[in-house]
Amino acid sequence: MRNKQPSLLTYNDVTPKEDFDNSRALISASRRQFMLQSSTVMLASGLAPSTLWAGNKIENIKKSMYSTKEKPTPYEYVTTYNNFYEFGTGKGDPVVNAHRLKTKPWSVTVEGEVGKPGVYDLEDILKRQQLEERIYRLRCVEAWSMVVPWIGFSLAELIKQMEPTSKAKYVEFTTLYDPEQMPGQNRRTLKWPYTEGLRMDEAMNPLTLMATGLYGEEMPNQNGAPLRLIVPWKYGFKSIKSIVKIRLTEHMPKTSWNEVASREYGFYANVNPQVPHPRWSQSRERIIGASLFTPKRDTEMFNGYGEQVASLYKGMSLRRFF
Ligand SMILES: Nc1nc2c(c(=O)[nH]1)N[C@H]1C(S)=C(S)[C@@H](COP(=O)(O)O)O[C@H]1N2
Ligand SMILES: [Mo]
Repeated sequence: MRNKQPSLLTYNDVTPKEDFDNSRALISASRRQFMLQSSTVMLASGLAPSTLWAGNKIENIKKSMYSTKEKPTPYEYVTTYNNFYEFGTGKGDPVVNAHRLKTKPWSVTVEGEVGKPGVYDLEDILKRQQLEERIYRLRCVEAWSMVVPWIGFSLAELIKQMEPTSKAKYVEFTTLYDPEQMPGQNRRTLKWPYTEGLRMDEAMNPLTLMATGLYGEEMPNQNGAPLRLIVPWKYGFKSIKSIVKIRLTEHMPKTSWNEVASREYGFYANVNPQVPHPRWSQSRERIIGASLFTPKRDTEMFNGYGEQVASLYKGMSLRRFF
């Protein structure tokens, strides 16, 4: 994960941070301003404005008790500064390229150690879930972070409905493989398709979210539509996007980043300011959307979620199992 300058926008140009009070009027006003300011860039890149005007509003969203009290990062940053290698390795690539992804209809294959394997329509999965808005920090291994009002449901609920067998010890997730829609897969930056995994108790933790949207709307493609994982106490690369398969397994699954560089990206990937990445420190983070003069923020153990998750790793060396 190289640190590249965003190619789409100069972030200083964007509207200053505004209060997010969940009011649609406010969000669209700031977006309108953003559209005006960035229209030249978009014309130059051939990007249709609709790419930035995300999908439909999501109804019946419950507020979550798990949200942080922090101010969310403005929508413009959340949806234009992305990591999604299937659409390019630059932070500005996904917003330009991800319109190629067709997210409806979408099916999810459920297999492995489950009583109810099968290919499920995402629409049918969603009918059975209570959607919540949860404001979580996303902390990238590249030492930046943002706070996002995600919309989603508990992975635990979905796993229970799959009826795990007694052998189910891990969960493996797989992103879509389709180089036609995901041109980044024509390059061997990672071994495709992207895969990730969690230990069963991590997957069942109530903080673990299957996200389908953000800022009250359906997930923009560049953020991993139509279904992605969010594990707020782990580095961003665990939060796999555009999931087409969930497999319950007895053995620890392989994960894409671990396969490409096992010294740098472990299976656990818990946010830990005391364990540096081999090439840089993890003790502080750059706040996406803040001004250039805003100091970096001290990174918290487990990204601030220690109270809820530290017990999962009792007796484990977090230096060895990074
Ligand atoms: N399929 C897939 N999922 C992915 C990635 C990716 O390249 N491909 N990048 C990961 C990384 S490194 C991060 S930091 C987050 C970024 O999520 P965001 O773009 O919504 O902020 O997505 C993660 N999920
Ligand atoms: Mo990341």
